[in-house]
Amino acid sequence: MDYNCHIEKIANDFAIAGVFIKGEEIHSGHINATYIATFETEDGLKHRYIFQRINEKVFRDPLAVMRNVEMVTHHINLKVMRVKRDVGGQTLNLYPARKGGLYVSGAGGGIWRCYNFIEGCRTYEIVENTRQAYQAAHAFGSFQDLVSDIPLEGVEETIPDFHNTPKRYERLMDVADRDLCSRRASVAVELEFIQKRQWMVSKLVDLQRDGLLPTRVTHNDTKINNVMMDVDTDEAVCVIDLDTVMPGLSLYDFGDLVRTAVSPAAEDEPDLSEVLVRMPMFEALAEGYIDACHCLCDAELDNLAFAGSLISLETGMRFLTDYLEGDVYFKTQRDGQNLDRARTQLKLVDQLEQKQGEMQAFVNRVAKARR
Ligand code: ADP
Ligand code: GN1
Ligand code: MG
Repeated sequence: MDYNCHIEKIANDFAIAGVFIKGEEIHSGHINATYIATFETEDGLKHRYIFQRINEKVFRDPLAVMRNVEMVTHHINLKVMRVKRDVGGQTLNLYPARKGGLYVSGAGGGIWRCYNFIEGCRTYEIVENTRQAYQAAHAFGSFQDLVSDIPLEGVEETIPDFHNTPKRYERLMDVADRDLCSRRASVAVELEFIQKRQWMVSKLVDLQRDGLLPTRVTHNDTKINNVMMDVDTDEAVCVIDLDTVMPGLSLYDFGDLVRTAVSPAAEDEPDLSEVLVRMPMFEALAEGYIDACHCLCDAELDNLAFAGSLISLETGMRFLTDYLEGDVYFKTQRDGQNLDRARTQLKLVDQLEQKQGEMQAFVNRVAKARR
C-alpha cells in the first residue's frame, strides 16, 4: 500500500521540531511500510526521521510489538551509555507522539512509529567484503550480549512459532496439499528437495526442548540489511528492525547472517549459478559473532555451521509457502519473485551442505583460540 499522501499528516502527529519538507518511501524491507521524512527547523537545518507503519497482517498485535521495541531500545540505550560508557555509537530511539505515547494510529487504522534516522550509514543487500561481514556479525553478537540480561518474560512473542522450523515444514506441506492457487505442479522439484531434508527441521528445537540449547532473548531477523553500516568506514553502527525480538535461539540469529551474507547473489536472483558460498565471508561472520557474543555455550558453538543451512531451508520453505498461497506475506515487486527467492534459498542449502564440515572446523578453531 502507498502511504505517501498520509506521511505528512502522520509525521506531524509526532513531537518533532520544525516544518515537514518531504517524505519518501524506502523499499528495502519485506514487511513494514517505511518512510524517510525531512523536517526543517527555524535555523534552516534539515533533520531526517524514519516513519514506519507496522504490518498488522504479519504482526497481529502491533501494540505488543511496540511494547517490546520500547523495552528493548530503552534497555540498550541504558546499557550502551551507562554500562559500556560508549556514547560514540548510535542507537535506535522512538520519538513521542504529540498526544503522548510512542505511536500514532493512522487514519485508515494501522500503528505508526517514529525513529531517529541513523545518519551517515547505509544498509547492504549483498555483502561486498569481509570487513562488512565481520562488522555485521559483531554488531548482532554484541546485540545478543546486550539483551542477554532481559528476562524472557520481559518480551512478548510477537509472531508465535516464528522460528519453529518443524511447524514451518508442516504448514508448507499443508498449503501444498490444498494448492489453492494451482501452483503446486510448478514446485514439485523444490518440494522433493525439502522433503529429503525433513530430518533437519527439528534438530535445534529438539535440543532446545531437551534443555541442551538455551532459550534467549534474540533478534530473530538478523538479515544483513537490518544493520546500519557507516558509509565511509563500513563500521556497523546500529542494529535495526527490532519487531521480532522475542525468546528464541541464538543459532537462528547466526544462521540468518550466514544465509544473507555468504552468497554474492541477490535473494531473488533468477540465475541460480550465481548462488555460492564464499568461505572468507563465513569465516568473517564466525569471528565477528564469537568475538562479540560472550555467552555462547558449547552446544551453540557446535551448531553454528548447521544453523546457516537450517535457516536457509526454513526461509526457502517460507517463500515457497507464500508463493503457493498467492504472495500474501512478503512484499513482492514482480510475479514469481517469491518462487525465485525460494529457489535461491534451496540452492544455498545445497551449497552450504557441501561446505558444512569445513565451516564447522573453522568455528572450532576460532572457539578454541578465544577460550
Ligand atoms: P522491515 O521490517 O520492513 O524490514 P526495517 O525496520 O528493516 O523494516 O526498515 C526497512 C529499511 O529502512 C532498512 O533496511 C533500512 O534501510 C531503513 N531504515 C530502517 N530504520 C532506519 C533508521 N532508524 N535509520 C535509517 N534507515 C533506517
Ligand atoms: C523479512 O522484515 P525483513 O525484510 O527484515 C522477514 C524475515 C525473513 C526475511 C527474508 C517479520 O525480513 O523473517 O527472513 O524477510 N521478517 C518477518 O528476507 O517475517
Ligand atoms: Mg528489515
